Amino acid sequence: MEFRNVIVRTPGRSVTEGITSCPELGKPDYPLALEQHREYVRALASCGVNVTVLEPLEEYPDSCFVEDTAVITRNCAIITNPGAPSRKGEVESMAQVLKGFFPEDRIEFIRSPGTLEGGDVMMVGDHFYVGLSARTNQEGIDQFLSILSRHGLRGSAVPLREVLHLKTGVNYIEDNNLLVSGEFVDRPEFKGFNRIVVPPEEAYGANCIWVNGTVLVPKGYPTVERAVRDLGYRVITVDTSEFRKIDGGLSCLSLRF
Ligand code: CIR
Repeated sequence: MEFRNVIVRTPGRSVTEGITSCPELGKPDYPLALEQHREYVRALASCGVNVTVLEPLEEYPDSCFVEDTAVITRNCAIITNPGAPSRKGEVESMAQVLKGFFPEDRIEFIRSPGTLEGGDVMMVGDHFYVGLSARTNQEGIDQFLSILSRHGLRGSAVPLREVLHLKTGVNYIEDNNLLVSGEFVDRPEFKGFNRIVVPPEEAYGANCIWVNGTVLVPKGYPTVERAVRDLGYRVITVDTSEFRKIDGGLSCLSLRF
């Protein structure tokens, strides 16, 4: 597999008002968030992909987390319907952008009452695991699976209880390697993978991304970094401290396809 394109969106000043489950971490520092975002883009660009950098959408504080607005497969792009009310409007702009990459008959939509956020979708080859979460409901999953099957792909639901999105806690880094943390460590769905167990104190570090043989690992998670290096990957660490304050990680910040 190879990714050719990455789409990101520069955070706006309103990123300080992003939704958070951990207000005790404080609000993101805007200049630092911008610097970390630039570093993230540099890291991605070094992996041989074309990076499209979209302009900030000030009216949507969480709009830098583009991953939640679409799921891109090798056969189609699926525009989501975020479960968070303040994020629903983010999809319009992404639908426009994706018209530049996909013909109209390969752009699909999740529609209300179905909700789905891309952070709940983990691609493993032609199979897509979908978290049933506070943001993604059963109706959204049913629509998603039926879209996949129309495009020759398949998927399955993974109920979750503790984390925001599926990929908050489990991430596939290709070659059958799966980073797992918390509630996903012993899940039967993932028994067939080479599971790399992320210790609870580094749980945030489970959200790594594979891009063409390189794995981006958040900065400050040494156990995860070592485990990924030991698997033989090229590793780039990227500091995402400001995005973590509003529950965002490495995967949320881009669409990779
Ligand atoms: C939210 O709560 O929607 C944002 N503050 C964080 C979104 C993180 N996205 C992701 O994990 N895919």
